[in-house]
Amino acid sequence: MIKDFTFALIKPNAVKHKKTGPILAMINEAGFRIAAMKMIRLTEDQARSFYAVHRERPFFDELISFMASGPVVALILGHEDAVEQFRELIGSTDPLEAEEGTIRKIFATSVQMNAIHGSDSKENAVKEAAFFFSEFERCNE
Ligand code: IDP
Ligand code: MG
Repeated sequence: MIKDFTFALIKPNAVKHKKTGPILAMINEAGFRIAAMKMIRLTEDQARSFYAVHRERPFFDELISFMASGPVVALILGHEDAVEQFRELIGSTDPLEAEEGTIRKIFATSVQMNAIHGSDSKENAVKEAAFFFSEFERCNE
């Protein structure tokens, strides 16, 4: 298994607006290696499990309907310091606060529809990658 990786999810708004290609290009240009990739549509139950840590937050129900509203693209991305480096590439949660040139600054349409998810810790990267991918679906070269 690749050692240093993060998990990313291109969110429904970005997939719907045909931004998958441009976002993948930015990810590649930033030096990340795609170790697994698939497009799927989450059920609301799957979205609830994925975002379970946020279940008490006021925006939870809306977030779940959004995440289940259309296909998403799940990715395992290899890089040195993958979690931290990828959070830098995507920018702040709220696109108004995100730095120029970050994925969220360019592609987010709101704080909820902020185009992409990136794991916030190594531990969560491991859990999230396992939630979406079997060992067989990961490319370990
Ligand atoms: P993160 O994605 O930058 O780690 P989190 O605080 O973990 O941000 O929130 C998870 C997701 O929930 C965000 O990416 C965004 O889609 C949504 N979200 C976070 N805060 C708000 C909010 O205040 N209003 C609506 N949606 C939010
Ligand atoms: Mg988070």
